[in-house]
Amino acid sequence: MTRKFRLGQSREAQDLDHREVYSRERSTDSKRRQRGAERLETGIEAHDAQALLRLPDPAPWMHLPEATLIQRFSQWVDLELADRSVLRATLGGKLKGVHLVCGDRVRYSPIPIEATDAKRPQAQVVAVMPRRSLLKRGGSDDREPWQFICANADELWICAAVVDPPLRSGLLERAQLLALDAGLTFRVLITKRDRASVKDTLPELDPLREQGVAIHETSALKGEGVEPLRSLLRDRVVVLLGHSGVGKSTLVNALRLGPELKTGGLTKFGTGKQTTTAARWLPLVPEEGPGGGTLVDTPGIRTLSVRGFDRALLAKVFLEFPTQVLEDPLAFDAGDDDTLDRLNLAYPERLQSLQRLWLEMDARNPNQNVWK
Ligand SMILES: Nc1nc2c(ncn2[C@@H]2O[C@H](COP(=O)(O)OP(=O)(O)OP(=O)(O)O)[C@@H](O)[C@H]2O)c(=O)[nH]1
Ligand SMILES: [Mg+2]
Repeated sequence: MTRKFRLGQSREAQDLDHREVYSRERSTDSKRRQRGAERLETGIEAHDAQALLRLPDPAPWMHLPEATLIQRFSQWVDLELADRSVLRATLGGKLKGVHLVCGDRVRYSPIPIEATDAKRPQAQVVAVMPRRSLLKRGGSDDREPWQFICANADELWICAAVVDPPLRSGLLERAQLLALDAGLTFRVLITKRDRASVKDTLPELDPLREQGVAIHETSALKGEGVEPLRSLLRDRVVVLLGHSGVGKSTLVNALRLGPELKTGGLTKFGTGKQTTTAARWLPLVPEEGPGGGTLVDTPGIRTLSVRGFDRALLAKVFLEFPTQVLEDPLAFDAGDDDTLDRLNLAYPERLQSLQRLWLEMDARNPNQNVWK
């Protein structure tokens, strides 16, 4: 018999009549808490960020077929096989503690499935091949030193909308730094170009223009600036990254035939709605353009943490700064006009940006909030 609750009646009070329900709930709760506590005691807590990047030797599994991991779910993964078909697979115990990510090349073996269990994944991932590249960002605290974005990519295209959602300052520099760290080609993609006047030259991009960073302006809705991207995609794996609602999935749809990806509108605040929830590896078939290529659509990000990255990378992002500033940016006062005059910087606001990244790279305190 199902029992109806009266308005204002607390669940707990009702559960007192059914102690077994109450105790069952409590035990799942306590299990969840216990699991959380155990997680804190893993090697990750020991501040060993390098351990997360090491992969087990795939040598014993080289006789098994290879596939690409195209999407990760919490319990299973989708693999794209050599014949381009998609197979759902679970993760084998051999990979315990290994963090697989979209784009990984893996070896899988079929698992015997009873007839009644036809809905369960038919294969198991048992090994992961060495990665050609790994795009990652810093994690939020020491329990999670890195957040992996994509493996085996060639290029990172950071997407920024001319309006809605607004670009958070520093995002472009952060993305450039992550691309440098992973060894990826970096490009800036300006989306929703139809929403701003053609006279608007987007002066905020000048520092990047001067550095020779490629900047492409597109309007996926009007189809402008989309065709030239096809030739850049040829035989390349390109990760699209940007705030939620900048139009990453819309751009992917404009470049691809095949089933359309879900796209979302904007909230009344002009921000995205987190429509895409997991990174997705999307190979283009050759009919869709010369040489195919692969796009990786990702969920919208708020920021890109650079915690734990090498400070030497800053010299490659902030090219215009003299060595003495790059060695110790905090020795200079970004609010002091005399200092700025002496340094003779074309874009003084970049000094603050440099200082912020410098500080963030160092800090590895547990539970530290990185959203400065
Ligand atoms: N005017 C205009 N609107 C666009 C353009 N591209 C995308 N949009 C709109 O922007 C909104 C968000 O697009 P999405 O493609 O879902 O954005 P996203 O970056 O994939 O967002 P997340 O999946 O949440 O990260 C949709 O309402 C699109 O119609 C464009 O070129 N011009
Ligand atoms: Mg999307």
